Amino acid sequence: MKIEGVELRRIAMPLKAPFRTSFGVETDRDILLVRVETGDAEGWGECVAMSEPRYSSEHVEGAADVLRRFLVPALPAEVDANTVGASLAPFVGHRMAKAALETALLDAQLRARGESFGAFLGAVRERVPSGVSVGIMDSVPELLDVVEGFIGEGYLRIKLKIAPGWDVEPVRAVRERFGAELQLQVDANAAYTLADAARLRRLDEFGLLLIEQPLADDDLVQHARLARQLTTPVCLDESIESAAHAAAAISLGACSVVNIKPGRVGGYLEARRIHDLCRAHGVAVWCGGMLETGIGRAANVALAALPGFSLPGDTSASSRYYANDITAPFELVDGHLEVPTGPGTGVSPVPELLDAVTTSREWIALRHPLGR
Ligand code: SMG
Ligand code: MG
Repeated sequence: MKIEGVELRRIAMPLKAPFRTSFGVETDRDILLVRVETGDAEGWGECVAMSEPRYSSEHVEGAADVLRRFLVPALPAEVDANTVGASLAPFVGHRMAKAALETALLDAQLRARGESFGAFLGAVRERVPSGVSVGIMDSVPELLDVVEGFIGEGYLRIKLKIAPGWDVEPVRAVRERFGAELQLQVDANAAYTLADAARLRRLDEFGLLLIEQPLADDDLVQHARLARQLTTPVCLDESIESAAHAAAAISLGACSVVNIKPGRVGGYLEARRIHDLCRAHGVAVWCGGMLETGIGRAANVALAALPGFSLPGDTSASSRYYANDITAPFELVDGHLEVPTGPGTGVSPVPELLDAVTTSREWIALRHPLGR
């Protein structure tokens, strides 16, 4: 596949409500979209880097810079999305930027041959169960109202963001109000240390599906120690940036569940490798979310349809975050999202909706002198 050029497009997407985690509050998403143009098709990728490097070291401006200066210029004259990772590998890190480019290339390639992401990745389901991630609130009554609303919409699993000072009480309140059958889990975004083990053990009585990323992202050894002290299964998010990290975490006993986010791990191919590895080791996986628009959501939903995804993902409906998405919205039906079946991701931005939220566009033409 020959690439004519790559467009970096920034969009500003207001969130319906602020989303608070242990590391900050999101009110708007400043999102970088990558569009590749080939002779036959175009392809889209959504970069999941946030505006500030708080969830991870990447941020949207840095991702745009590394794409423009290093990753796009490193593309060979003839690109195959399945092997482009090797051309990007000399540049250390920047997995979210790499994922966006690889996804756009994969989308273009699949569109050109009329194959869907789901079929390509190995999806075995036509729809995937949806969970919803609930931010830190100002009060427990407010939290209960919000959770009640999501349960009313049909979400099959609730994830509560926790932080020191907002953990045992909100979890207890949600359990008491909505009962033992509610599928419930928590996400700490690395807000605790091993010294908090006794506090975290208090969550064991609530029958949670899992506790996500309780400790620092670079501390697999302490996660293994913590996991031995809890009955709640430990799930890793930030710590797992590659299949190699997943292998290390599994062999150390640092987790028994993995949240797979394609952006965090460098793309859908690495995400599938992590799925395969976890499946072989009997480790459950589920698909995470980064408040994606329909572009990123479509590919995530396809991934979540692979056989090892045994828990509901943060694959919520578009309306969870956005009043107006840039694609046809993903809607919850019986607590599930349908896996798109059209070529590539199966969704495309609606030009007028996309233009209305675009804040900048940059075209990078690919020149390959003497057919490099
Ligand atoms: O897409 O529904 C979503 C977001 C899910 O909680 C979510 N993501 O650590 O898993 C996580 C967070 C990262 C982003 S928080 C701003
Ligand atoms: Mg998380």
